[in-house]
Amino acid sequence: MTVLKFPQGFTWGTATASYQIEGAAQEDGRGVSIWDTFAHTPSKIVNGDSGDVACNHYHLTKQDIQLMKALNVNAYRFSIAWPRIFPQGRGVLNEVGLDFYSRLVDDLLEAGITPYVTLYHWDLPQSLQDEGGWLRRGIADDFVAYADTVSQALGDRVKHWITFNEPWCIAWLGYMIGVHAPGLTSDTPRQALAATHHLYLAHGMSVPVLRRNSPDAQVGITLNFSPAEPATTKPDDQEATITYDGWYNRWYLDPLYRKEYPADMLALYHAYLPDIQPGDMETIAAPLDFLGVNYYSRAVIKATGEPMLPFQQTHPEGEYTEMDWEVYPLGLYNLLKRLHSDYNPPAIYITENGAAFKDVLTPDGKVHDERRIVYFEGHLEKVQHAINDGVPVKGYFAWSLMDNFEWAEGYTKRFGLYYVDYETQKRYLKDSGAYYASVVAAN
Ligand code: JJW
Repeated sequence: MTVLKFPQGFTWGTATASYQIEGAAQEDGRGVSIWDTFAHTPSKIVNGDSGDVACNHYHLTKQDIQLMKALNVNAYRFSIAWPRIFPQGRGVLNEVGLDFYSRLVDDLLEAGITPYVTLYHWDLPQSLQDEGGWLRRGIADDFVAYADTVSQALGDRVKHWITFNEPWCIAWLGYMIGVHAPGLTSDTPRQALAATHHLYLAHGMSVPVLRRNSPDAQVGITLNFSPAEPATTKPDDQEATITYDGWYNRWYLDPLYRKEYPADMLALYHAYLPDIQPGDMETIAAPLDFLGVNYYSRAVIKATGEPMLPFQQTHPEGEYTEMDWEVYPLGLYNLLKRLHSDYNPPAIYITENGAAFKDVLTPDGKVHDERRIVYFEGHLEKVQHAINDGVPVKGYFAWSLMDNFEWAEGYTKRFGLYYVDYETQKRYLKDSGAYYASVVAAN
């Protein structure tokens, strides 16, 4: 095993999200979210699973912080469930919900763990969905009011804010492909583009509010990336790769860092564009302190010949995780270099990286997940390489602290550093968790 050396002050963490771990879905005044509705719709989730109980983290918080301590990490990325704060999306505040997160923050700080708070990790209050969700431009005001309330309450202690997690997933999986909540499908990209624009407005409008309520805070956003490579050197495969990159990566980067949607994609989508009003792009491009990067795999692309959907992902020879995602650490290095050269964010955090494998809990309570160790080691080496090349990567969050509700895959995909026995709610440190703890300890 190589010894990995990172800069002084590097942030080491693990990441989770509210709906994936908390459970207690009907407790302490929490409102209904779109993921409650979606998960309770037959056939949407593998095995009919839901986040009703999940890892019961809502009741096991203190013990879960001890799990973090055992990993030696100094940071924890978690998300706040909007419907715990405003059960109806806006209006009446649920103090008990806010108190849960306030206590969590206090307990983390007492344990020497810095909280990194994601405001929106997919659990929109159902009542706002009933008004159109992210298709309604006015939802930006509701998000700002929510962000204002949370940052007024926690902003004295929380100094790292992530407005949104994975806008691409929210818009395309939720509003066109339909495999995530709210599960809407469409033959055109119109709805996904409108959802993107409105959530980007919400993002940009909330940045100054977070700065006002949380002095000296670092504010950023987390995007999911799918760095693309052509399957062959044929010009049509190369062109299809550029379009795929425009769809998945540049459509989300260019507004933040260039105040515009990419011109080639605007041309492709011209019949389906959202209502972009004067000043919108300035609002969206509010300067950020960091970019959060979620990386799991690359995409190898070939042309289809279809004008609106000119690309198709291929399945090259290689090693794959249980998600059927190729293990490709070099993609992370390439991505980091590209973000640095093309967009130059002042700081980058890897806010998610990890892998699902078939884990087996042995009778003596161990999980020998050698492949996950190799995955983490390979990717951490690439992060180190990028740092040595001058990319300002300031921290790394392993996805995830523990096995949890993996959205449409339910509980069948395990990403944790801890194995969760969902029958007993017992957690078991995997070999990869011990490995990660040793990397952190050496740094
Ligand atoms: C794409 C499925 C059609 C999560 C996708 C499905 C249909 C083109 C992991 N990241 O649990 C991407 N995750 O909550 C956030 N990242 O398409 C955190 N990306 O494709 C993790 C799922 C994902 C996906 C899942």
